[in-house]
Amino acid sequence: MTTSASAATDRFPDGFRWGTATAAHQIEGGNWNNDWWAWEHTAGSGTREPSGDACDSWHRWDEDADLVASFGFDDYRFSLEWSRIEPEDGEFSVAALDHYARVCDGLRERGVEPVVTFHHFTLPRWLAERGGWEHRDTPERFAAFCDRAATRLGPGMSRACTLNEPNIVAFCGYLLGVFPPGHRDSKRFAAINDVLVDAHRRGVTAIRSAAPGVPVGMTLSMSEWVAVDGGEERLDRYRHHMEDVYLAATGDDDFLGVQTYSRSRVGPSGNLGPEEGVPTLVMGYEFWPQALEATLRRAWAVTEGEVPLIVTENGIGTDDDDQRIDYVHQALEGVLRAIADGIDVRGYTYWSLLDNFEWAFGYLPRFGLTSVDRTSFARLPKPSASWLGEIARNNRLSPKPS
Ligand code: GCO
Repeated sequence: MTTSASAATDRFPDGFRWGTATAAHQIEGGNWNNDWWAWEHTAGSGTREPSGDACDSWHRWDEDADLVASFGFDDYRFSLEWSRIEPEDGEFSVAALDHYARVCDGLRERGVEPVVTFHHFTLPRWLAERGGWEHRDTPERFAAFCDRAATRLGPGMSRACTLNEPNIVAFCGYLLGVFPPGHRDSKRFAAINDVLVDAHRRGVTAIRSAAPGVPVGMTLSMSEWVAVDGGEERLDRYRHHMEDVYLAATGDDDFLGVQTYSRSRVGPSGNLGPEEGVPTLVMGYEFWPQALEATLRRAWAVTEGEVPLIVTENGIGTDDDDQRIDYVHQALEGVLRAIADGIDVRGYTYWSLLDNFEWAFGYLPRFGLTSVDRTSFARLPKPSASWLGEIARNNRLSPKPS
């Protein structure tokens, strides 16, 4: 369905938003009070290395804000660390809330709009230890956290994302077993999907009540799903659990964040992995930038165009910055084709601003537009940063550098 044919136009619609993204645990450093820190130090978890100091962005957030502004982006998507804001059950930190309010203010002072993710994979230890998402009260506790944070940040936020990739939280934490709590149980996986849908809905209600007028939605990991040799039935089953249960829960939202990296090939007996001859990346999946167009088209079709779409994550983990530019150029051509066909795509957010802690993969995959020295924490923009920044400033697709 998708080809690498050039798009009809190289211009994006007026008002199209350009941004880049990070997440607290992946960049802040020292987030010892959450389930991921404990998981990283659990024998057999499979995590390549601990997050440690990460990019020291808890202290260097202003350097990050300077980078985003210097590239010429409209938005910066970052996440709140729940364990800093509510370090103990019912005990909220004014200082931590003030920190994130300063980040929002600092971004706006630089002409950048803050897009705030309330939950990006991590839970406070006190909550994880009582069962995490399997404890009956957790969706309500998430809503209470959203209320406190949204009350403090309020109109300082330009957009609010409730849960980042709830499907990945469920799949990796309860079926694949590579995220905390490390279960491999299809029944628990299916049950957690329902819990996270409930948490999302409660989070939307809480944020709308605390910060009226701030658009709110979820960000969902999506894949271009391809059936191979009669894999249709298995594909439908996988995709239902991985995407459709969440897409069905977005009708009342103000937007849907689409987050796409590659495709998933499914045969009659399950996942097939990369196709012979297609380049693969350090993450283990194919170099497949055309997946973004496919997922935008599917999200629009399944939600029947009820909510505007925003690409809230797209990017590539690679040491080859030319390959990064090639990937993004192809992905953006697909976005232009989708828009040309009437799909309401409001923005594109590159993952990530910084090379950072890539969960179970540690610091091996480099998704950043900016490299970070892991000892001095010095930030060094890559050529792709100025290339994508030019596209953002012109709102127009630039050719790949010759
Ligand atoms: C995810 C998260 C990010 C990742 C990014 C690259 O999808 O896992 O949103 O935290 O770092 O997607 O894999």
